[in-house]
Amino acid sequence: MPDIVTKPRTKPKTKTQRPKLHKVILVNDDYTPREFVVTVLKGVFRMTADQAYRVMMTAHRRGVCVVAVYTKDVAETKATEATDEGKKAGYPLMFTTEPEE
Ligand code: TYC
Repeated sequence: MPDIVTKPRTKPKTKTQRPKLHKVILVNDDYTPREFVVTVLKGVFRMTADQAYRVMMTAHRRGVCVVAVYTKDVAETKATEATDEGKKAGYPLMFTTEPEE
């Protein structure tokens, strides 16, 4: 029986870097109807009516609310899509993104 020969590792073991996640943030304003904000949250971010209502009310009371976290591309696409829905309807509704620490 031949001995089992094990080759030494030549490549350094590198840890896989996870992509940094980005927050989508809902910004309050004085003009967009609450109902409309809830509809956009349900449609773009796949929230239930209950979740959407809570997020909308948090932004309404505190000024901003984190909606969800995604990879940079997805966060930016969804924020743009949601902001555009408001714009199309004539509202100043705004969603922004920022990297998570
Ligand atoms: N403040 C708005 C109103 O009183 C409702 C609203 C909530 C708008 C959250 C935007 O991100 C928002 N009609």
